[in-house]
Amino acid sequence: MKNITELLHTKYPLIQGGMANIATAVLASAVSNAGGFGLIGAGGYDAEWVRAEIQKCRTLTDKPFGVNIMLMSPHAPAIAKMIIEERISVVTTGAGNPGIYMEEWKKAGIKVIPVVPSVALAQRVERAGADAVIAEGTESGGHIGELTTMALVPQVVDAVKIPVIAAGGIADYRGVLAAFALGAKGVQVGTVLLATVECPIHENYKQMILDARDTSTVVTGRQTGAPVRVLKNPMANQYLDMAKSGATLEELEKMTLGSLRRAVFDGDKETGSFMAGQISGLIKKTCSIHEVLSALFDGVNDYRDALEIL
Ligand code: TUI
Repeated sequence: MKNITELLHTKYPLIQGGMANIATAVLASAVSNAGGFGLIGAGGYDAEWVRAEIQKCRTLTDKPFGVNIMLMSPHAPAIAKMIIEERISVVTTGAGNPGIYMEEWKKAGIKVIPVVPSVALAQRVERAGADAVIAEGTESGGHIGELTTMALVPQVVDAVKIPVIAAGGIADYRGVLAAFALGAKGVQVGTVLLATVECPIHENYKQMILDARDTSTVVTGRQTGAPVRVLKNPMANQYLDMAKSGATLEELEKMTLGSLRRAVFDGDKETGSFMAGQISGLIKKTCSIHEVLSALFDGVNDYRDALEIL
């Protein structure tokens, strides 16, 4: 089995999360330049926006990078075609089953790495030709599944032959080692990249990550079928209160409309949705992306020796 650094042509077995509105050419190129695999997150943008970011990213790095497609987006079919025209080498997918695109992508020689929240979907995408899967636990920020990283990763590892990349709750070398102990061959990280110098989000968002503690996230959207983990703030509290008192789907959706953009671009602490994982509480200072990747991998060898006393 190929290891992840060979699959991605990177220094580290690390892939960046697809973070809608955050994972631009600036972030993706910074991650790739630091030895990870950067991604442009298509989020809710249209194909031409994503194409322009791909072209911009090519001016910012000579290292490989990919595209993440959020499958709930109405633009997903057009983006799926566009990445073939742009000769993108790796695509990750989230928030759905990429099955209908797999044949076309495989024919174009694109490596496909879907994010999966369950064993069943991991097996389905493996049968459809996926090159690896990202098993993402409910600790993650943004749109999440039910299972924890601890429970999901080893079950997916045992159920498929392709390499498994672990995601959810990983922000230092202990998380990386835990992921490898569970049988993963690589990690995907998102939250730990938010409070970095290079991350193109409002300073208030970075400060909220630095101020967060273990219990600072909540899950909104369970009622609407799209659970989303965000930092607690007036917006999240009001959403949960409304959901508890029986608000309709329309009322809830109206409230969240544009809320991620208000967080990322305006730093609106009152009405923004600050998507972040449960590991936010571990992040105490702003670093460069290079420092984050070093902190994730350079401590691994020392700690591996310490673990042998067990
Ligand atoms: O997709 C993510 N994280 C995201 S997407 C996003 S944008 C958004 N905003 C508001 C509501 C919804 C989306 C923000 N964060 N992570 C990967 C992920 N995929 N998590 C869960 C899933 C998933 C869930 C169900 C993948 C497949 C799936 O399958 C359903 C099916 O059709 O079998």
